[in-house]
Amino acid sequence: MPIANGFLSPSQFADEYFFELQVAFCHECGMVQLVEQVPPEKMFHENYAFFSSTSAGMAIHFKELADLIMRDYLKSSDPFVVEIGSNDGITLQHIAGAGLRHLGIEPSLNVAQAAMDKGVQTLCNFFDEDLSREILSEHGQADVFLGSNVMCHIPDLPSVFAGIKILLKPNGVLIFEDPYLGDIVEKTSYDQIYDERVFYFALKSISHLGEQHGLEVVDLMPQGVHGGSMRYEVAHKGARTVSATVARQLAKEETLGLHKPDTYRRFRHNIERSRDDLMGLLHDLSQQGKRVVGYGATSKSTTVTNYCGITPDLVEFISDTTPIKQGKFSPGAHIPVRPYEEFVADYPDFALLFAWNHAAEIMAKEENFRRAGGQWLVYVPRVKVLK
Ligand code: JHZ
Repeated sequence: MPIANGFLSPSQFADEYFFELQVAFCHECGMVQLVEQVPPEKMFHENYAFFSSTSAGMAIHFKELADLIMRDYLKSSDPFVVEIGSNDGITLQHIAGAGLRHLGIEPSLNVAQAAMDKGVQTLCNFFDEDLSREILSEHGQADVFLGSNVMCHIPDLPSVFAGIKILLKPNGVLIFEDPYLGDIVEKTSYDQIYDERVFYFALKSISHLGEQHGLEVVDLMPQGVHGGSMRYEVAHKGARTVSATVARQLAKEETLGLHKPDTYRRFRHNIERSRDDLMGLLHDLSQQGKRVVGYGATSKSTTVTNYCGITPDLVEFISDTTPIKQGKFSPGAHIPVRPYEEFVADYPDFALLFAWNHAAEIMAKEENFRRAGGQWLVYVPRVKVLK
């Protein structure tokens, strides 16, 4: 597999970086993770292609998170909020806007700059235990430590958790969310798996990780975003009441078989079937002379196009609203990425919905495509044409 967000120009094709995407799971703690890991600097840098605020739905989701934090978690006299992977400030801009002390930590300079332009105080760096000590001496302990769609991206998680242990006030909370392993397996959303995401969390693996650092999960809340996520609330062990939801979810994970090898054998079988169905459909449409365009040059689409073997003769281009991706080619498969305006100017017969996690937002704004006779191709949870 190539770098999922490594959109490139033809002059870079010859030197494109590839690695072996292989996933394993631990029988002891239930952690699911990549075997070969891509060095973070190859993925997160001054030309990072993913800006969180490109989805209006996500902007609402993170405003609600910021409101929740300000309402329920910032009771001290001069509260302090730290966020890792703060991207373009989608959440912290609201905390900053309320005049509260905050610090974003974001290793990709271009997205960090977008946050700073919005008035979000941001440190361009990777978070670890050492950085945590620096933040502590400069700002003191944090009431809330946030991480949305970032924790699962960090290879040295023990260092991050050790840093959080140091930085959190005695009654402080770590609130983080990531795609949930249970949803990935249930929906056969294998495209959630790519280089940036080193880990695929379930409550069991997170609880185990927390325990090793004197932290515990005190609550968790499923989130509909990004194809099914889980928001975990973690505190110093014994500092907060543990919600009954925790025991319930652990039992649910057992029932789902999330920690059994057979579940992953079935997952693999479902993935292969999904690939065969999708390729069968794309080949049929191509033979009928139909135009198919991809919608959303997502990180996830890099897994789908490369795993299935989707080539530019099957998908003409991928439409995306992110300027830094436009005019480039998709990683590995080298499908052109074009501005959204080109999709609208000449609707294809079919749009392959790579940004399926934003389906509600996208369907609502693409009524004209449908009215013009356009049809959606989806592949999660099953390959089908939406009439
Ligand atoms: P989207 C990224 O994954 C990377 P991706 C990362 N690893 C992660 O975990 C998640 O985000 C959170 C475009 N678009 O959100 C914008 C349109 O063109 O599914 C984006 O390029 N029109 C950090 O990349 C892409 O689609 C639209 O109407 O899989 C969506 O990317 C909308 C809504 C989006 O994340």
